[in-house]
Amino acid sequence: MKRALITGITGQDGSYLTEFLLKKGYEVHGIKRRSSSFNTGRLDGVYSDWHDSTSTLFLHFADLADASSLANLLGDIQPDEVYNLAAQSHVRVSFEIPEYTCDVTGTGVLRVLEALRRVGDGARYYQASSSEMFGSAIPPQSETTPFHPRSPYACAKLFGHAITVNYRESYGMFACSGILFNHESPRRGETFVTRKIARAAARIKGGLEQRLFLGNLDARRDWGYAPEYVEAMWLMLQQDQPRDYVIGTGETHSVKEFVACAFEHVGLEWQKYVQIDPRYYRPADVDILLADPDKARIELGWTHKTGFRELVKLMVDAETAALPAPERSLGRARAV
Ligand code: NAP
Ligand code: F7E
Repeated sequence: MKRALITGITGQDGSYLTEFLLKKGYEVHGIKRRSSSFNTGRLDGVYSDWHDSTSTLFLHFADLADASSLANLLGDIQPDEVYNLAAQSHVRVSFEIPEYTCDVTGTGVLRVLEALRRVGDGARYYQASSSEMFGSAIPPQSETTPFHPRSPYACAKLFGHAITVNYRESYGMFACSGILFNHESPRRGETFVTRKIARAAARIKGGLEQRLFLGNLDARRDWGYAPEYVEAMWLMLQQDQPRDYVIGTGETHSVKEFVACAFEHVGLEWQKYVQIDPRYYRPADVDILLADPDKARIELGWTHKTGFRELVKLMVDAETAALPAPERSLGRARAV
């Protein structure tokens, strides 16, 4: 039985990767950080009480800001594969807490790599790099496109990416960096724009809210469906050679298009409900991201399956299904 360690297991990608690896027969260990309330909701479908002797999923307290906790766990667990997904992952928030973001999202990568180098016994390593590192680089963006980060988050990710390449070249570690473009799902954090829009469309339709406040509607992103992206992470670690890959759909759409599609799906005219609140603007934004995922298609055999409109609809449908019963039937009855 192969053993994997996932940092960020309680996040969107961590939960899908856990399900994917458990289905493949892995023993999965995950790092969760201490929180004053439960933070394992996304794992509810697969987590069973640790008294259950048949369980192959184990959660441990650790933190990317605490090097000793990482080294202790790696030494104890001796995983075959490590997926480093933990991060302060919100770009807008990274302008508010830049130092913390750089510590966790940037230096945190170094802490995991150092622990791995010292006690990891040859485990393969996946680093969650981001298309945000491209920033204002001219699209389409591939593995050879020069980086131009536009936020503290992107700068921190760029450090994480560079140190991963450096540890591979310096110490011969099997370390891969996946440069993933935006990927979304009903498990996306509520403050990212796709989930915020999908949730508002369903709730306005159900009569629970009246307005949706957004920032930059002109930004364009290459949005894919998260469960498909975790397979690409795994594929990278199954190759003969460690390499870096861009993962995306090869299509770009604006925030405005996402809004229009979501509201159209529930039969509403978005212009009647959406208002601009400049507080959601960023000091510097990324205007357009568009992946050139050819290398992943050719070498990993990976391509996306879920298209833009399908993604929007499945997210809105999930929000409609999550409404309280009376509002849900109202939403369904009015949907076109
Ligand atoms: P997410 O939902 O925000 O999950 C982030 C995870 O990191 C959560 O489990 C969070 O724990 C954990 N975390 C945060 N600070 C930590 C710390 N100090 N120590 C330990 N764990 C910590 O992010 P995601 O969308 O799943 O993305 C996964 C990774 O891919 C992130 O590194 C993200 O930056 C990167 N990425 C995401 C995308 C995307 O479009 N989703 C694209 C490119 C790259 P809590 O649950 O307790 O908050
Ligand atoms: O913003 C605009 C905003 O926060 C997308 C993270 O997973 O993907 C994500 O970062 C766009 C931006 O994602 C609102 O200005 C307008 O241009 O959903 P987002 P992001 O910044 O692209 C990358 C690849 C990551 O690596 C990150 O971890 O939408 N926008 N109005 C808004 N954004 C938000 N959040 N809220 C608004 O009201």
